[in-house]
Amino acid sequence: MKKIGIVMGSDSDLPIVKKAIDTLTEFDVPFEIHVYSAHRTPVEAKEFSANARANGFGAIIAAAGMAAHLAGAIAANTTLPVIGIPVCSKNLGGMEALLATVQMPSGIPVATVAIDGATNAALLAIQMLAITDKELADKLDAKRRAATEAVLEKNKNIEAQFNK
Ligand code: RP5
Repeated sequence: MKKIGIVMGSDSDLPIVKKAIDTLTEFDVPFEIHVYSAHRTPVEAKEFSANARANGFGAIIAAAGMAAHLAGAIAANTTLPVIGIPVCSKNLGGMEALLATVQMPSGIPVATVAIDGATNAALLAIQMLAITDKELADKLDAKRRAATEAVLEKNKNIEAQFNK
């Protein structure tokens, strides 16, 4: 199976990125995680992304906050799918990272998830691998079914409480 690359702009992004790690672990999807910054370590970020396909990666998740150029900078150096996670900041609440990550110019796509949306980033990466992996697709179906059942159970409880 291809690996998922996780790159975060700072180790301070780890509490958010942890949700992606947990989801990939739950699905037994192999991953590697690195701290590379578009601004502080641009050479290492470029080297990682330029070699990612040859190194066995199938998609890359890039998480960054503030002036978040990381996902775009990674995408500039690979044709692997890149999923950007805009990370919430103290001052602007992640809106700046969201816009910097989502507003890519034509030609260099970044699939951007919600601010701090690390679970969806991992699920999207898994869905990409599942295009050619039936076992993984079955696991995704099972997870969806479990989520549906959990919501229907909550609905039953609320209905029983209020619909007299
Ligand atoms: C971004 O700047 C990082 O992704 C992080 O979200 C933010 C702050 O980084 P630190 O100053 O906490 O290292 O590059």
